[in-house]
Amino acid sequence: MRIRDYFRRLPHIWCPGCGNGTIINAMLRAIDEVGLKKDEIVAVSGIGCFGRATGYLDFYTLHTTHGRALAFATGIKLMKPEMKVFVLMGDGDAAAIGGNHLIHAARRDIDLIAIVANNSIYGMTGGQVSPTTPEMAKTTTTPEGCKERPFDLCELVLAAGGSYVARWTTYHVRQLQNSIKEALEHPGFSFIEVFSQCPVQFGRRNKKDHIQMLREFKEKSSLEGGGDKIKIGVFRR
Ligand SMILES: Cc1ncc(C[n+]2csc(CCOP(=O)(O)OP(=O)(O)O)c2C)c(N)n1
Repeated sequence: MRIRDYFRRLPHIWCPGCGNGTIINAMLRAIDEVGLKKDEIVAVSGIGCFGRATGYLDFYTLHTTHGRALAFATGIKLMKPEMKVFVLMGDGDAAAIGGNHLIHAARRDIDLIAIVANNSIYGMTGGQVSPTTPEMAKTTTTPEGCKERPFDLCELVLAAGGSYVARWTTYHVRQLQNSIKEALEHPGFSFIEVFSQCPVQFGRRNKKDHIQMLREFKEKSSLEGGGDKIKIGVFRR
């Protein structure tokens, strides 16, 4: 299971301007600051661009099937409770095909650290609509604009019983790093949603580049939320 020759996998597949690297960077810095050793960590992922992260990490890693990372991670945690288990998912992975696993992992409050890179779209498969696509956003499957309301994933996990719940964006790298550190010390289901930019599949169709998306994360985020603001912060600890 251990990645032996992960350098062979570089360079990574992520597009220029993608937020996935920022999230992994924050995760690695948090692990380093807490002082964990590589063999104390398991990273589990499903399928998708963010799911590919496990291919580049030198921990115990498991790249599973689409939507099922939490189910595999639950099994690992039951058998190896001493390990810190990260679950790395895209928004489609976590909230569409894997939505049922998400609510039940939260309900069970199982000791996992779930990080969702929410780029509002199915990145890997060519930019289809996802359960977190904002209303009226264009995707390949909603060329006239998305007519459905997006899920608020943090509200969903709060309602289902997750005991550490936070949302940041790829602009809020320090806060994200601190949240991952807190999650590493939290004995229960930790859910960290990160709004992230996908300039190629989302940005191209919605006339935004990665700089504009990051600027929006900066200017439209607030701890209070409301209106068209992205509500960020730690919602439960
Ligand atoms: C059972 C199954 N259904 C569908 C797919 C096709 N598929 C691969 S990745 C993906 C969605 C990826 O979107 P997301 O989870 O948001 O991650 P991202 O690529 O944006 O990081 C889909 C539908 C699959 N691999 N397996």
